[in-house]
Amino acid sequence: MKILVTGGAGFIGSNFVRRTLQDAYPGLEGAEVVVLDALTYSGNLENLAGLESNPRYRFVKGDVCDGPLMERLVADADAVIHMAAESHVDRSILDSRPFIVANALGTQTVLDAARRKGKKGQRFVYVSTDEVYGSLPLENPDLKFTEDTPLAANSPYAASKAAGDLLARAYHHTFQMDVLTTRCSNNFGPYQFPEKVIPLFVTNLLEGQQVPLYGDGKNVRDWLHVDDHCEAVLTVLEKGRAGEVYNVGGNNERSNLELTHSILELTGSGNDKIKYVADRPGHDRRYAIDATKIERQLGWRPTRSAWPGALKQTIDWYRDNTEWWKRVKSGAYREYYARQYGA
Ligand code: NAD
Ligand code: TDX
Repeated sequence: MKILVTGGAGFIGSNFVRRTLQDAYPGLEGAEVVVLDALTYSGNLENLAGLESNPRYRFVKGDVCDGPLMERLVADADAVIHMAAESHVDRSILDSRPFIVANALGTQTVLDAARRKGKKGQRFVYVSTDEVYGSLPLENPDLKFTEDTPLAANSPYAASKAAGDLLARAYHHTFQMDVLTTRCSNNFGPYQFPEKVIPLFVTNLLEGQQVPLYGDGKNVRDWLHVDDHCEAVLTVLEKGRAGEVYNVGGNNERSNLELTHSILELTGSGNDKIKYVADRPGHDRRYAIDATKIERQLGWRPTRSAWPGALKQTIDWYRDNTEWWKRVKSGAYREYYARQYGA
């Protein structure tokens, strides 16, 4: 089994690659993984450090918009896990163009390469997001996103992911490709780029700095441990039905204020460290996932996302891996590729 993982040097991708190569997931014991990643600001080869000597791992630096390269890579892949994306909402508000290029055009390029040159029998998993559904009101806590909730993307990031999501659907419908889509909630865990709220707040506090809380802090997210997410993607790859969409959630809704207070407590910081700042424009109020479908049909459920344990474990990881995030914050992580690959 050879798996091509686009975006494999990012947060979720690198956790996915480690998990696939190092933890014996039933059926994937001898699997080979090829990582294709452009190493944008959030791509960090230090996330994959130590795997270089593994004969079942190969890294290719490249862009998902490069059609000929993608055609070469899909030609002998049994599975394509397409995760490469511009992933940060705030950046998409500042400049949406790179999002449309990587997430819409890039996804079209990878799908088209797989359609033209993909290995016979290849499965294609598109890693989408719950943000394609838009926002839920705080007032009705019983409402959750199901796979049938209409797409109503609110940020340029979400719109670009929805474009990729609909292209994945279209390539299955039009060309009968074996395409599956996952839509998951907010991930947390090791190796997350410290622009996203959990690693940003934790590393700021470990450095004695304040944390910028947007608006009134009442926005709600459904937190999913990255290991649970990776296992869901592997489960969909193994057992999912072609053309289907699967929601993936942590059953773990928290307001940003609750989240912030938990992080303050777990890092031994005081309330004075909260700095209320202007709200994110168009800030989605609440995300909540109904994951009944993947639970009932494929037997997946989150087992590592429960708080406070999983949050504490994640904070401990950042405390124990100060070197990793200090190198990210200083920009030093960018030297790793040249050292390993000499370019
Ligand atoms: P990330 O920003 O940490 O990683 C993205 C990776 O994609 C990086 O390694 C980057 O170098 C690479 N990349 C970007 N543009 C590329 C291009 N044009 N060609 C090749 N590689 C490129 O993001 P993440 O949080 O790991 O997210 C991974 C995927 O999961 C994304 O598709 C994202 O939309 C989706 N997702 C993330 C979350 C979350 O909470 N982090 C939740 C739902 C869905
Ligand atoms: O400094 C901050 N202060 C703050 O209050 C940041 C960075 C965020 N926030 C709030 C905004 C959100 O309500 O925290 C919440 C989480 O923000 P992010 O970590 O930026 O995540 P979000 O915008 O919810 O999007 C994430 O989940 C869905 C990922 O970044 C996406 O890639 C994924 O698709």
